[in-house]
Amino acid sequence: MSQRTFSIIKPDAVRKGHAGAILAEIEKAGFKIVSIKKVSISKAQAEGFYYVHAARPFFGELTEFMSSGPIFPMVLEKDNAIADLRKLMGATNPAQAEEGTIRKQFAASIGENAIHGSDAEDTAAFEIGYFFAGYELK
Ligand code: DAT
Ligand code: MG
Repeated sequence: MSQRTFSIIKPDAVRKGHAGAILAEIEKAGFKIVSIKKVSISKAQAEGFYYVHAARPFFGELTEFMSSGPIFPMVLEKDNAIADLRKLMGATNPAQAEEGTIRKQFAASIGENAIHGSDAEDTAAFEIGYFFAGYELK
């Protein structure tokens, strides 16, 4: 059944000029881009987005990085979108990501790993609502 997920092209990939190539991979894999925009977020906004990781030792580094430059938040749709995007992204640590995945191709390190993707239906709903209003999702 058709499902929506949430993704972000992260600051490292935007800085390196990989946003277009990553979008091409996403479309090639059969995702429809429901909505996309380019924004820069504050550290406080990054902290709100990643609140589940607040107790982790890398939280400061992560939220500093996510607020370090423009990002492309987007909503994607296809059958099995949440699991399929995670597969297309590859492992969190690009050193462990499979050949052909976005992180294998475009990410430099576990901290700066090119792309975000929701990990479950409830987190996808929260994350879509964090960045997009209903009128942007038609
Ligand atoms: P994912 O982005 O694959 O869902 P996650 O939810 O476990 O991974 O972590 C969120 C982000 O936090 C991840 O994309 C990069 C950063 N991160 C995770 N583990 C890290 C670590 N050990 N050191 C530095 N940054 C880390
Ligand atoms: Mg995650």
